[in-house]
Amino acid sequence: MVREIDVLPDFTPRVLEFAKIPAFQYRGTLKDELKAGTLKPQDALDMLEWMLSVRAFEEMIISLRMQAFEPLRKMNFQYRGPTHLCIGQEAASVGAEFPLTPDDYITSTHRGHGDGIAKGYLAIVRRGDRQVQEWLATPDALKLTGEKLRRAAKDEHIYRTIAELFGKNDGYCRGRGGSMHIADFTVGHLGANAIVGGSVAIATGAGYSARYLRNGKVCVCFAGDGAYANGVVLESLNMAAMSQFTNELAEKPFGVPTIYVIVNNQYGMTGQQVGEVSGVDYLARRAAGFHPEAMHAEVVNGMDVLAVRESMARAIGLAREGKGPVLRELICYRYQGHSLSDPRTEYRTKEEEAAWKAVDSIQNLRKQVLDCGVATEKQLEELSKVVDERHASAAIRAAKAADPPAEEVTRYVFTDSFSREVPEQFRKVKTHAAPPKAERKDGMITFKEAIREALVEEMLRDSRVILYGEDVADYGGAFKATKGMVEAFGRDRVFNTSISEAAIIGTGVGAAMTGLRPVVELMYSDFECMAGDQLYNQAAKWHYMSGGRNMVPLVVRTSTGAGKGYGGQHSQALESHSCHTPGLLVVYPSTPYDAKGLLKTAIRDDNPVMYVESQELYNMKGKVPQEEYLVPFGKAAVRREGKDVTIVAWGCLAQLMEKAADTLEKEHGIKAELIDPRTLVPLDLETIVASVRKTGRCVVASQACRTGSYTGEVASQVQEAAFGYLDAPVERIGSADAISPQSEVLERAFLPSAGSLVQAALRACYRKK
Ligand SMILES: Cc1ncc(C[n+]2csc(CCOP(=O)(O)OP(=O)(O)O)c2C)c(N)n1
Repeated sequence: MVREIDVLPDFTPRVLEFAKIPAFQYRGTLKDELKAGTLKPQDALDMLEWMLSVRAFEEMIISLRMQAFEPLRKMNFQYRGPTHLCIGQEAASVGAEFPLTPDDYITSTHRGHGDGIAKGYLAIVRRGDRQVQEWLATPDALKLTGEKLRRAAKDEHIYRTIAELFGKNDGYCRGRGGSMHIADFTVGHLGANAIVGGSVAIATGAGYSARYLRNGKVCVCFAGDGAYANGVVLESLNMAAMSQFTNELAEKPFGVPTIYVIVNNQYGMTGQQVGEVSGVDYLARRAAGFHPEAMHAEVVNGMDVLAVRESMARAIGLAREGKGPVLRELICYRYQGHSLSDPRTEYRTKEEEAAWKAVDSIQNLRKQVLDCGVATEKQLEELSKVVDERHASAAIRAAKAADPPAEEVTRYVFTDSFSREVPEQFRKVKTHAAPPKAERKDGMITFKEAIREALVEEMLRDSRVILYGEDVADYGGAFKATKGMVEAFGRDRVFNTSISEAAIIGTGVGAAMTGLRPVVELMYSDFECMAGDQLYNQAAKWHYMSGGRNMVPLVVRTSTGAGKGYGGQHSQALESHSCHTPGLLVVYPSTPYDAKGLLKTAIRDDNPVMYVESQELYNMKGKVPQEEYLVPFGKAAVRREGKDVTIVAWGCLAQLMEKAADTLEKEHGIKAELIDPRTLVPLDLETIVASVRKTGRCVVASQACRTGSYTGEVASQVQEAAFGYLDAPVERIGSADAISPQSEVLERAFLPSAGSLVQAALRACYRKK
């Protein structure tokens, strides 16, 4: 099939125009909104309460840091952790979220207390009693209803938030996340993020899942002005705006329902947006570069909660109708410095600060609430008192609460859960053509065909499995592993992306967090360096940082190649990076049988998996059952039994070790026992150690450069576990500590070979302790 969008030469003279971006158009007041019925008096009070709560929360942190928070003074409580406060930005958090439903998603930032507080309040106020009782989950929750229930839930919400900041077990993330990674997945809060821009790809992925599942949800993505110069952010905007989601390529055209909210508080850490570190007056202009309608962008007075709410209500409406993505720039001001260690004096004046405080969002709404007679001065004083008392008692409770048990430090790095059963609603799968099928000869197919067979089987089994990456659709991937998949499963489930490795992984994380089981492709493992944050800080860490409250069932397929003269940036074996990152499972098959069985297991596992494919093996043939089977993780294969030396190798080196073993036996009479771990994380140390106890000698081999290679870890663990049994030090084989060169002669010298494995085995066998 040829994709039917022709690209023909057309050089007609023209001038490109950009969509206009309205700025500061809102002229409404609370009086107008009440009169028009667009807001009810209670809405105004809710907004005010949430904003007051955000500010009081942040002021509490200032006092805590100064040891001046009265309720905890006597306890001599020390607050540790970040102090990235959002005072001055309350209208952005509250106004932007007010039009959401409790099940919609948000992603937030290192300065995200306000976003999280608002999302919790929103859920408590808008959900029915039953859901709030379930969320509250306290012993007397079922006895409470209505306003009493809501009060208790608000108290609990602030308690869980403070407890998280204090690192307590009762915190939203069981003390694993803290201020900069706080999340509550039960209300669609997909996490604050300490990496500037880090959550923007996740928000895009949440939009992908909402689009694919058509569940009516949207995602509001908060990020600062500083973030809008970050690569992954710009990649994400592009990946949200790809035409294929809305044009004739789409099965059911629907734009990605993510609303990008730039919280422009004028400064990055201290770098000034306008006039210093960007070349534009408003960052909303960025949207014009990605979308013909500039993502319906608007610039809004972020100090006016009514203006923010009104603009966001339209943005959210557009997103729900499939007209996303949408962008809003909220112009506001951060009253404090970047953190409490920043005195602000070097980069801004007192006059500037005073000018912004003069348009303070809380004072503004408070005054309108009074002027409209929504509440009296006394009632508002009472409201402030309720909020302050809520924070004080939550803080006292949190300070006294239990810490997470120290012995549980590694709990939640991985989840044990696994997709054993596909939920009913995902079992029905539509195909557009017969899925690609490998021709078997004597039961044999190639490694590449085995990968494709696993993908086909899993995509037929579970409609949550989707597949995307660079050139994976019509072309079938750089190595043709996915050829025929788009024809069979359609472009909703199999699609090309832009060349945006960070956003490919990051959207995968977001989609995985929100109900899909994406398989994404990184064409060459060298390119994982482009996606380092999304792999190592996002995919790997979210299960742990959420205290085990969410999972990231993402598979990253990546290929590793060498020996073809591709040079230094297309020939690296980088599995050691992933093995060094707690939270990632690392799978490295070496036979067609394992390629299929391990990939199927990877897709069903609820952890993020790096699935590494050796390019050298793609055309290797082997017996692969046509029927369903899984190869479990953490179970090494003993490829050959022997008594003299144990050789452990993975990927294409596991094939080389067979050759080496033949030579060792034929030419030296040495019988090597060959172990292919199949998965590096988890590592089946037991099988390796049992073999070493028998042979007393061990060689560990990978194609990775020797220094810092995971071979060192395996060798070290073998030495720790079997020191008394070893007759010689464990030998390690890898590529030279050099850069993969173009020259054939040099590349041969660079890469490990069957010969180098033989040499290592001989050294191990003839060396004395
Ligand atoms: C990728 C990355 N680079 C640098 C930092 C250090 N840092 C933390 S916050 C910050 C400024 C972020 O500016 P902006 O996105 O505008 O958010 P704001 O702090 O103004 O809310 C910087 C540079 C980081 N956390 N992550």
